[in-house]
Order: sequence, then structure tokens, then C-alpha cells
Amino acid sequence: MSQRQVTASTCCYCGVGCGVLIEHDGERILGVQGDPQHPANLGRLCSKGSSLHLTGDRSARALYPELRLGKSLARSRVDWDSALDHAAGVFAETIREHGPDSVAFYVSGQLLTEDYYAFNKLARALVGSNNIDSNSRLCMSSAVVGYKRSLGADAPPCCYEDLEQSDCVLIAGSNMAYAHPVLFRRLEAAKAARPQMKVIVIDPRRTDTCELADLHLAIQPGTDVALFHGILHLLLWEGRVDRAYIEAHTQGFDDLKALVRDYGPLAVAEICGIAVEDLQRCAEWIGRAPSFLSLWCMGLNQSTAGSAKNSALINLHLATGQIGRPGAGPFSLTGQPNAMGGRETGSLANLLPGHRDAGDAAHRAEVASHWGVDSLPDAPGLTAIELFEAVRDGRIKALWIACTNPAQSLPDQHKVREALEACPFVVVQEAFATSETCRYADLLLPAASWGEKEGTVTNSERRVSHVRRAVPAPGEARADWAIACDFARRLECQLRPGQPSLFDFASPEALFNEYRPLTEGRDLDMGGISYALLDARGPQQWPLPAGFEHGLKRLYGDGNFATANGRARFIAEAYRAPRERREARYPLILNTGRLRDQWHGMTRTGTAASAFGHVEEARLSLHPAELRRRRLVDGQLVRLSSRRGSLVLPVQADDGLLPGQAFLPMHWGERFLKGLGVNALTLPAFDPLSRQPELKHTAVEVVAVDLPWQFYALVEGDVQQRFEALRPLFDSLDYAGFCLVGRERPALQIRAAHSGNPDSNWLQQVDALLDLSEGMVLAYDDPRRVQGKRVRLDGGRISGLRLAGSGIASDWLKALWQSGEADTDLRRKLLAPPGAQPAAAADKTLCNCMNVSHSRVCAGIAQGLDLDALKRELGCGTQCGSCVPEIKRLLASAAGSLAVHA
Ligand SMILES: Nc1nc2c(c(=O)[nH]1)N[C@H]1C(S)=C(S)[C@@H](COP(=O)(O)OP(=O)(O)OC[C@H]3O[C@@H](n4cnc5c(=O)[nH]c(N)nc54)[C@H](O)[C@@H]3O)O[C@H]1N2
Ligand SMILES: Nc1nc2c(c(=O)[nH]1)N[C@H]1C(S)=C(S)[C@@H](COP(=O)(O)OP(=O)(O)OC[C@H]3O[C@@H](n4cnc5c(=O)[nH]c(N)nc54)[C@H](O)[C@@H]3O)O[C@H]1N2
Ligand code: SF4
Ligand SMILES: [Mo]
Repeated sequence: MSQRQVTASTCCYCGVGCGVLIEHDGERILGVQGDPQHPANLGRLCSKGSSLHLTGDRSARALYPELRLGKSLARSRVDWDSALDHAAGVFAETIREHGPDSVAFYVSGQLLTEDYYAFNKLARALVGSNNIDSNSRLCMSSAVVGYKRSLGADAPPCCYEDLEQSDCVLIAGSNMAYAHPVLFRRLEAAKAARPQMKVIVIDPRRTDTCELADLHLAIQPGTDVALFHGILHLLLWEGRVDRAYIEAHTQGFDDLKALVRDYGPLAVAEICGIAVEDLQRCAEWIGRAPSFLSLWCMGLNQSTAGSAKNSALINLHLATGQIGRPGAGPFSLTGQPNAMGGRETGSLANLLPGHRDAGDAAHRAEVASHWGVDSLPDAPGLTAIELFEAVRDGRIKALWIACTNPAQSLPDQHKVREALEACPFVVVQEAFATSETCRYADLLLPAASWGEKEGTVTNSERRVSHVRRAVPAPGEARADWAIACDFARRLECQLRPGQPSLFDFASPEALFNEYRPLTEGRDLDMGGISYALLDARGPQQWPLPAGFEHGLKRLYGDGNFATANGRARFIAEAYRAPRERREARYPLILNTGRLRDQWHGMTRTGTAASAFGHVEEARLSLHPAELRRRRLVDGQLVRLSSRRGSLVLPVQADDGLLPGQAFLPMHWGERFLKGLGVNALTLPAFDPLSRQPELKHTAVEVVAVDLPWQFYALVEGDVQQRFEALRPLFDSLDYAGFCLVGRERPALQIRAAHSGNPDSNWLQQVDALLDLSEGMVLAYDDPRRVQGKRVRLDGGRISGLRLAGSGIASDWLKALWQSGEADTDLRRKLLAPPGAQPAAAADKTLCNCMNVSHSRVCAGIAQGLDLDALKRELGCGTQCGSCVPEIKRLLASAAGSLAVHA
């Protein structure tokens, strides 16, 4: 056995950018700890980071290149040389025949900076097209526009310490408790130390983040611009703006003042659906605070008014002079681990490396000369939504997708699927063979993933970390930068024969070193950052010009902005309602967002049963009044429809939502839920400037469906393989949901329902794949075999089970499986009619680290335990702390019901 080693690296999930210590033996990853030396997390990790080593099942990985030579054929394994030669051939031929803009690259904020740089150079310098865009278009592009037009450069001016130092923190459209948990822990600690710190949350939903809020404004979705203008109106009225600051450091205030005159408190309270007093209190806290910080995320960005929302919020900081000081400033939280790196390397269609613009001739000339090419293309590139539209109508004939899963994450999936199907040549560079997009790959290229590759990433506070490799990639998977450069060299042979290579990079460090000068002298100057420095002195913030010791903690402290005249700009844009309104046919607004323990399309988190402990299946949340109005009960199956598509899934009551609203987590794609996933419903409308789509506001309707034939199965062992084998069989049913359950003995769980009985062959096939056809199996089947129960016993313990028919009861059997104990009476109980079977309440894991269930926490609360006592007695909330807001919520609601009874 090789020795246990530790490699310092970073977490591959969110933009907090926590440092992790990877424990491994040189071959396999064995454990993960928070890195106490990393300034982002100082040793902390959230529930996702701390369970990284449990994810990434090898049997779900892409291991070898696979090529398909005709759309109707299956892919077969090829070697890397043939794979990349073939790709270079197709790309070269397409470019020769149809021009450089007939090909495109769709990349990702989860690539490392070096990967990003390689792809960007490949598209612009070698292919000669600006058709390179990233999933950051769905994520950060409104923030990019917000910063650039208000402050002059795409640079978040704050740092994480500001969370600890602020007197008033406004959290808008961000569920930090789930999406940026380690920053939320820092904020919780700060508020515990200084309870006078005010926290305001602006979110149509009452999320776990609201547990920290002194004030929660549950605004009508999409009305943020009206709210921010309303706050400014009150600040002006109360004389709480900083006239000296406005005079000295800004421009455009008069126009904005004229605009917000129309945003009086009554009108704004009406538009936003909030109490005037709450609006006034919010403005007062902001206006009086010695320091005011705002944090925001997708609730602002993913909107047809995303740019306006960003600028309206930044206006508040400029008007109060609350920027460039400790505890103050507009701080956009970045989603993906390297959302920032993508912006820095210019990997959105409209950007160029070093915070330059593709539309600026001087910028193009600078980059072209650095790259040693004559010129860069001037035709604008296509942004994500437009890019897939161009694929669908045949303008783009070869598409390279890397590190993103558009067949799950882009809106209007029916159109996206048509595009992927129609495209003559689709390359998918992926770590997991299970992503929805892989199915459309004509060429599948296996990529190294977390723990297996090296490079750099930049987190939300502009801090660059060295990502280090701990173990080799499985199979023949290769690092993304290496794949991009290897392909580029082959394409060069065709497009620029005989010329010296532009892609002669032997390591990610070589890419970084070539990229760095493109940042020098610009707002993001990284002249002083090198791999050696990061290794010697740890992660560093930019700007850090050559010759300096440290980067800048905060920007614009001197009131000098990155605009031509040094003044920040007020942006005066009126409130516009979201694209789709409620109407008779679609009377509900569907909001989508994150779960605590899942990551996007779940290719990685979906391999760990523990990640499903908190939320097991796709459920649509509705306000209890909406359920009553439709005569629906918790758990009932419904059809959720929008103008573009529909899904069948269970509903659940959630009084954290407003009436008229629905919420569905963004994670559920085609794999875990029958249908095309949440984005079958969403619309492709986008913001006019940022081109970011409106993913949080879709008009929908919900109606009950009658699916009398029901199915439940649970099977231990080989879960990935079984899942892949079983999943296609369920496409013929009206509803099917899949997840992993169990911690010590992971199992695949399937729930399904159908309008009629499936044919008996179907059930036979399923039983065979569930290992329930022979051996130690208790079987009770009706003669046609579409009703019945089967249970497999292993050493007296249940190891697999399947129920089918009408009115099945599964919870008690699942509980029995979970207990791992034999039941001498099992045979009799199985035969009993459903009503007579023992009841068992469905439970969930609240604390993932310590495996503490919801029911145990509730029982503790009923005994009178407070948070500290619960932590002491049950251990919950003592490790990563991700469950603490929810425990607090349960404590508060128990206290509330006591008060009512008292
Ligand atoms: N657990 C987990 N964490 C993640 C991720 C993940 O997949 N899982 N993904 C990462 C990524 S890439 C991103 S971008 C971030 C996203 O992080 P967040 O943006 O914090 O997460 P979301 O849940 O998408 O949306 C945040 C909130 O916006 C609210 N919202 C909806 N409409 C409006 C509106 O009109 N106005 C306002 N003010 N609020 C609104 C929603 O109710 C929701 O609570 O999370 C990152 N972190
Ligand atoms: N309805 C709705 N839709 C949304 C959102 C929403 O809030 N609501 N949010 C949007 C946002 S903010 C985002 S960021 C997107 C995210 O959407 P996606 O980018 O589609 O999300 P992921 O599932 O993280 O996709 C990353 C893919 O890269 C693969 N991968 C992992 N590591 C590596 C690696 O090192 N190399 C390579 N080549 N591949 C790797 C993973 O297996 C995965 O399939 O979703 C967007 N879509
Ligand atoms: S907060 Fe959690 S998911 Fe985000 S980087 Fe840190 S450990 Fe990873
Ligand atoms: Mo994102």
C-alpha cells in the first residue's frame, strides 16, 4: 500500500473558493478536510465540500474517447490520436467550406483559468471566430454588465472580511445558506459577535438565509428594480445621500434623481407587494448604517432585467458613498468556482483576455499582437441562447462543448435538444459519461476532474488559488487544457500549415505565464502573481502588479473608478416587468434554484447517496393555499406545464412561498426525473445587454393527474450500473423519479406511476435488472404480473424490493430496509392489504455530517432542547454547520406554535 499523503487544493463547487486538503494514497482520494491556511474558508467546509471524497464513482466517469461515425450509429471506443485527428479534420473542413463562424465553442465557469485561456485562444486566434461563450452567460453576465457600466470594470470591489465588518448587509436574490454556505457561516459568526449588525434579505421565498435576517422583504418576483429605486427615493427624501461623494466621484445623478421621483413608497410597496413600513425600515437602515454591504446572486442576474437590477443596486452604493471602505460595497457572489477566471480570460463571446472587449478594435489589436497573429475576428460572437439557436437552424455545423451540460441547464430544452440533434458534429468534453449532453456527442472526450488536474481559479473576492492535482485521472481521461491544446495543434496543421505553433504549451503553468502579461497595466493586473508565489505565499487577490507584496483588498478606496474620466456612473433605467406574466392559462410563476446538497445537473453529487438525504426527489413546492385551491394534497402527482413543455411530479406544501408562486430546484434533469427536466418549462428570453436568460420567472399551471398504476423499487449494490440499465425502461411511463438512498449500503430507489398497466414483459425485464427474478425472493404476483410485491432477503436482511399495482405502501418497507433488521413477520405483513400495513413517516437527513434525521431533531425540540443542547445531545450542526439555519427554523416554528397554544 502506498503512503497516505495530503495535497492542498480547492473545492470544485461554488465561487467561495474554499481551500481543501485532499487525503489520498497517490491513486485514490480517501478524504477531504478544510484547509486552515486558505483565507476563503480558514478550515471550514460546507456539506458539499466535506463530502467530495464520497462523490465521483468511477463507474459514472467517461474513461475513453468514443466516436460515432453516423447519427444512427452507436459510438465506439477510439484512441486519442484518432479522436482528435478526426475532430480536427471535421472542424477544418467545416471552416474551409462554411467559414470560421460555422463552428462554435460552449465552455464553462468550472474550467480552470488555463483551460479557459487555451479555448479562448483556439477560438479567436486559430479558428478566427468569436463564437465562444460559456455557461457563465446563464450565471454572471448581468453582474459583468452591472460592474462595467456603473464602475468601469468588471471587478467586484469587496473582500470576504467585509462580511465581518459591515453594519448593514443586504442580501438580494441570494440563498447564501445553501449556495455559499461557508460565507454564510462567516456572516452568522459576525452577527453573533455583533448582534447590532442588520441583515436584510430580499427574496420572494423565505429561504434558510432568512434565518439570519432582521428584515425579510418577500417581494413579488422580478420587482427588484422598483424596490431599489424606491429605496433611493426615500434616501433622497430623508437627506441620507452623500452629496459630497456624488459630487466628487460620480456622474449622471440628476437623471437618476428625476427617474426615482416616480418611485414613491406607496407605489413601490404596491408593485413589490410589501408593507410600506418595511420599505421605510429598509431604507432607514441602509441610510443610517456607518457601513453598508450588499451581496447578490441569481435572483438579480437571471432576469430579463438583470443588468438593470445590478445597476439599480450599485446606484444605492454610489449615492451613499458606501464603496471602497471596510464593510461596504456592492459584492456580487460568483456561482461557479472559476466564474471569475472566465471573465478575466475573456471567455464570453463579447470579451477578450484581460478584461478587454471583442468589439473594441484597439483591444483586438493588443491581443492579436500578444498572440502573434495578424488580427482577431471583428464579427460579434453568439451568446449561449443565440448560439444554440444558430445550431438549431444550421448556421453552426460543428459544436465543441466542454465542462457544461446544456441538455440540462439551458432554458427551453425542447429547442436545445432539437439543436443538438440537428448539429452535424458535436464534441462533448466531459468528466462524467452520465450527463444528459453526452447522449448527443458524436465525439465524447473524457476529461480529468476535481483532484486530478492542475491550474488556477479566482473566487468571488478576486483571489487566485493554485489548484493542485492529487491523483491521476481514471482511464484515459486528460486535463481540459491538454485536450484543447492537443486538438488546436492538429487543427493548426490544417489551417496554418508550416507556421510555428500557437499552442506549444507543456504545462498549465506555461499557459498561465503567457496569459499573465495580458492583464498587466489593466484593472486586474496579475503581473506579480505566479505559480511560485502562490505556492510560497498562498492564494492572492488581484490586482497584484509586479513588484508588489500583496494584492488590493478593496477597490476604489480613493474614489477613482475604472471609467475614462475616473467617475462612476449612475444608471437610470425604469422598472420593467418580467417577460411572462400570470394569466388565466398559466396563473402561477415558477421560480427555480438550488438545493443545499446538490450541484447543478448532479453528475458528481448524484453519485453519493448522502447527497439525497436532505431532499430525495424532485417535488414542486406551492403555497398551501394554492394546493387547497386545486384540491391537491402533499405528495400528489401533478402535471406542471408552461407554454413550452411539461413535467409530471409530486407537489409539496411550502409556506415559505407566496401564493401565486411555485418553486422547483434547478437540479432535476432528464436522468433523475422522467421528462426533459426543469428547463423543459423555462423560457429563452434574455436581458437585452447581458443576454442572460430569465431562469427564475416562468408562467406555469399545475393540474392533478390520475396515474393509478404505481411502482416502487429499491435495490442495493452496483447502483450506477443498475441505474443506467433501468433508466431507459422508465421512459415509457408517465412518471418516474430516481435517487440514491442509504449511507453504508447505497441503493437505487425508483418511484413511478402510469395511467394504465404496463405490459407484463416490462415488469419481467425490470425485475430481472433489479435481481428480483430468482434466488431468495419473496414474491406475490397477480397472474398477469403487473401487480405484486417482491422482496429479496440477504442473510435475513432486505437487500432489494419492488412493489407494483394500485395503492402501494412503501414507506414501512423502506424503513425496514433501512433498519437492516430481519422481520420474522415480514411474510404476513407483505400479504396484508395496504391500509393494514404498518405506517412509517417519511424522514430526511437534516445533518449530513453527523447523519441526524429530521425526526430526531424534532423529537429533541419537543423535549425542550435548544440549539446548543441539540448540538450536544445529537451532534447535529457541529461539523460543517450547513444544517444550522434549518434547525433554527424548526426551533422558531416550535416556539411559535407554543406561543399560540400558550
Ligand atoms: N448547493 C449548491 N450551491 C451552489 C450551486 C449549486 O448547484 N448547489 N451552484 C452555484 C452557482 S453556479 C450559482 S450561480 C449560485 C447560485 O446561488 P443563488 O443565486 O443564491 O441560488 P438560487 O437558488 O439559484 O437563487 C437565489 C434566490 O433567488 C431568489 N429569487 C428568485 N427570483 C427573484 C427575484 O426576482 N428577486 C429576488 N431578489 N430574488 C429572487 C430565489 O427564490 C432564490 O432563493 O450557487 C452556487 N452554489
Ligand atoms: N432553471 C434553471 N436553470 C439554470 C439555473 C437556474 O438557476 N435555474 N442556473 C444556471 C447557472 S447559474 C449555471 S452556472 C448553470 C450550470 O449548468 P451546467 O454548466 O450545465 O452545470 P453542471 O452540471 O455543473 O455541468 C458541468 C459539467 O461538467 C462536467 N465536469 C465536471 N468536472 C469537469 C472537468 O474538470 N472537466 C470537464 N470537461 N467536465 C467536467 C460535469 O460532469 C457536468 O456535466 O445552470 C444554469 N441553469
Ligand atoms: S462553500 Fe462549500 S461548495 Fe462552496 S467552495 Fe466552500 S466547501 Fe465548496
Ligand atoms: Mo451559476
